[in-house]
Amino acid sequence: MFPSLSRRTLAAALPLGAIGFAAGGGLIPAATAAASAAPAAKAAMPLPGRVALDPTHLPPPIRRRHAVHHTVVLDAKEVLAEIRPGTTFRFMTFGGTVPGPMIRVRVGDTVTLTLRNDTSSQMAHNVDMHAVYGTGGGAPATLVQPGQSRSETFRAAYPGAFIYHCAVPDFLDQHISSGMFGMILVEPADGLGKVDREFYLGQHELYTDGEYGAKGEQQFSFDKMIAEQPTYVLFNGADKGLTGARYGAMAARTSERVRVFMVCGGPNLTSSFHPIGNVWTRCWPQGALANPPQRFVQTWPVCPGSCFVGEMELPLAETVNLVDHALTRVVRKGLLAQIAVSGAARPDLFRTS
Ligand SMILES: [Cu+2]
Repeated sequence: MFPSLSRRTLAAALPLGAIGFAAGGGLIPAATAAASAAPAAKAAMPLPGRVALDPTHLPPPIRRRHAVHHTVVLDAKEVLAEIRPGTTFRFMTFGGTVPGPMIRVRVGDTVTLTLRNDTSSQMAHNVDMHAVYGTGGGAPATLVQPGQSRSETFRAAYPGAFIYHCAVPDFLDQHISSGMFGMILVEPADGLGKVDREFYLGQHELYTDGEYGAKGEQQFSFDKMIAEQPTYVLFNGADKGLTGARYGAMAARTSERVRVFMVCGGPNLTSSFHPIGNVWTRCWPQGALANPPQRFVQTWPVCPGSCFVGEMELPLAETVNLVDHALTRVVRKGLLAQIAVSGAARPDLFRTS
């Protein structure tokens, strides 16, 4: 199937890499896994009533310089969770979180991906990965009814940060809006540069029958989706969830360099991704890591079905607000994530007078 990676080559090259994740986020060591293996995917256990993925919970950078085989298990789960305190919604998810867990491999690696649809699900689901050559990005091969499980094997043939999302026929927009998207990161052969911290965010919009802030369980509104008028625009499925006022801000220290991975699920809105009080020192639009980075970019569009990789220097102790600069989405629809930077003052860079 993969001429450059015969079974013998795989067996020799990989005592490793084969890790999946289960519904609750537990790691499942595959038969070929070894203790030294770095996980290809890592999922967080969501707190009760919480669907937001911890943005610091992602697999570590890849240091090896040879191909391996990964076994990844994704669980399609429909979960009732809070959009905001007192307001709930039946999210559709990969792994019980929004976004779904990051899958991290190196170009040339092979992946056996299993999609399991939980027995409690009400819908069929599948997964289209933009890192995959193949019909529908693998969607027809992974279509699973509740309680079903199917697998596919692919080679990550090109580098970049790519979305994966549910692509179930006729209702893929509803399923993505309800939370079924995540990122598969295919690192270039030489890896990514060293940074001090990495964060992983997913933006999407939610169309509910109630108005913004309405209490109780909200139902999905097809009318609002057809009009492309969302009730909520969110990072990680929660109304201002990744902030000090709610689940907590991401933490960093001055003089550190951080890398932010962002996947835009949409299904319809393009994000104008901007770090307030800072700038993208280096960024890779569309997550196209094979290209040279852009420098000192203020705001970059991240369209639905795409990703963004950006790095920031943090010279100042400040709160960096990550936003979509279509700011009505911030002020009135719930979109905000914060990086709280601690450290010494730098009056040479900024001071009040
Ligand atoms: Cu689905």
